[in-house]
Amino acid sequence: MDMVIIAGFLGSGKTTLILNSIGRISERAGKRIAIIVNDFGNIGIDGKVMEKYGLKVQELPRGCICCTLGPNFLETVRMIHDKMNPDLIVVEPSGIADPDSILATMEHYRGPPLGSIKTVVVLDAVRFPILIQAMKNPLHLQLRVADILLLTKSDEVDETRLRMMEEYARPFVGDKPIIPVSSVNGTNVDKFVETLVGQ
Ligand SMILES: Nc1nc2c(ncn2[C@@H]2O[C@H](COP(=O)(O)OP(=O)(O)OP(=O)(O)O)[C@@H](O)[C@H]2O)c(=O)[nH]1
Ligand SMILES: [Mg+2]
Repeated sequence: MDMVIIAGFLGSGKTTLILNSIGRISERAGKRIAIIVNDFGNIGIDGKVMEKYGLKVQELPRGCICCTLGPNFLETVRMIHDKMNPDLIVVEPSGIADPDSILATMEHYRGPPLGSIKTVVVLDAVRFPILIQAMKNPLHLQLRVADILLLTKSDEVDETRLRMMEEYARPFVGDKPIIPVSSVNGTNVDKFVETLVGQ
């Protein structure tokens, strides 16, 4: 069982991206996927959307899965493994959970060993100017652990913004891929899927 963590600040587009890419990830990789979503927020998805793809949803109560619900999160992962035995488990932590602590929490996982754990960090291109002022340190933490960095809502910004973001993020992410994506017009969603599945 592999794990992909989709991390990013509140409202940065995590759930929308999961909805738009999970079917393709499942097709491309021929994988059975389980998803842990911390909070469906106002996007109004329910299990049925996922079940269309033969996927199951395990919703956790509100709150930060990596800290307050640490043991609970591990139990959920274990339960998913035992009951569903998927090839891949996708985790969307709440926007306040930093991916570093989730990775640390996973070190306490005592189930059968996981294959790979990858972290996808989602960075909101619209709110980028505010984020680098108000959330600088947590943002840097996120960037450092990213295996793939997605610049989301690319449909709402211009090329200059995307280039500026890439320049800002590059020293933190090193040679990891940085991909602008839009869940609204579909830009680069396939590229993201290929990058994730091909890695
Ligand atoms: N323009 C545009 N809006 C987007 C895109 N992706 C998501 N949104 C919007 O951004 C808002 C937040 O999207 P979510 O997918 O709920 O974000 P999230 O990161 O899951 O949010 P939390 O789980 O609450 O942290 C919604 O109103 C989406 O419609 C995108 O690619 N382009
Ligand atoms: Mg969400």
